[in-house]
Amino acid sequence: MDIRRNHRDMTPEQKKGFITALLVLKNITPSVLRPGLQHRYDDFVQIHKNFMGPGTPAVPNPHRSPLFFPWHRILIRQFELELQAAVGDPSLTLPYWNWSMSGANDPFTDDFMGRDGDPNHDQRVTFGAFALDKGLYAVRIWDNDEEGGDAGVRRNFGAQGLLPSSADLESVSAKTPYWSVPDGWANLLEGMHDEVSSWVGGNMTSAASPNDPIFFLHHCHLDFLWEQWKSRHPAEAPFSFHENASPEMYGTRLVFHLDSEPAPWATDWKVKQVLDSKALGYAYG
Ligand SMILES: [Cu+2]
Repeated sequence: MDIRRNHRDMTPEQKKGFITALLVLKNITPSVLRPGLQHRYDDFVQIHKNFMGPGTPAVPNPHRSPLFFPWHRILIRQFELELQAAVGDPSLTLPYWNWSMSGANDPFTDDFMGRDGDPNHDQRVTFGAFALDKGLYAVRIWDNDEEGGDAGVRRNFGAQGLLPSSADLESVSAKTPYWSVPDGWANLLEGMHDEVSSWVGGNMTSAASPNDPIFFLHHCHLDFLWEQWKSRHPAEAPFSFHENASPEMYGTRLVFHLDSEPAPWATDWKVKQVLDSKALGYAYG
């Protein structure tokens, strides 16, 4: 069983190992979707963009949807397995970023996720492993291909709103049911997820948001929150399309590729197969 942890509990060696794995996936591991044009990391950016837009996203779109949690669960689990394979370390797991807490919970340090973008360099990140001048984290997928050419990861902390507080998060975590418009748990937490992405700014505000590696730590936290919500509300359906769950909803297939593109991985999942993280081989420590 893979155990995921808060990044603040990682040792310096674990942080270094995680960054190394990201860089291998970004620069060495071959792409499945567009071999020769990008690397395996970029495939995850492309999948996310295909299913968010702009233009006509692939269907079903897992955004503004009950599918948000199951779909991103598989996306980041596949990413985690790729990281492990990239460096041959099965003990490596995705850490999470609890953005409702500050202090040691801040992942934006030079030895880990790097810093804010630099206003003198068009908001490009200039410190840490993803700094433009290191040349190790080139952006290769943009929302619009015409924007191509700017290879830098960008951030603009706090330019759009604030990070949610722990009180904000607690008020959402208490909500039931899973899905109810406008204030079911999943609806509200997806909205809070948008606030965090907006706060980070730069690439994180685009459909190509996985270009910034903080995407995976952010989504790992959301995934953990789903696990916590299920144990806190055991009488609630863990997933539903409506206020009242029905069994056939659990048979919904999760889709990760356009018909015109190769499948990014060999396995197919239905919602019912991804409701329990342990069935997918991981848990939160
Ligand atoms: Cu998304």
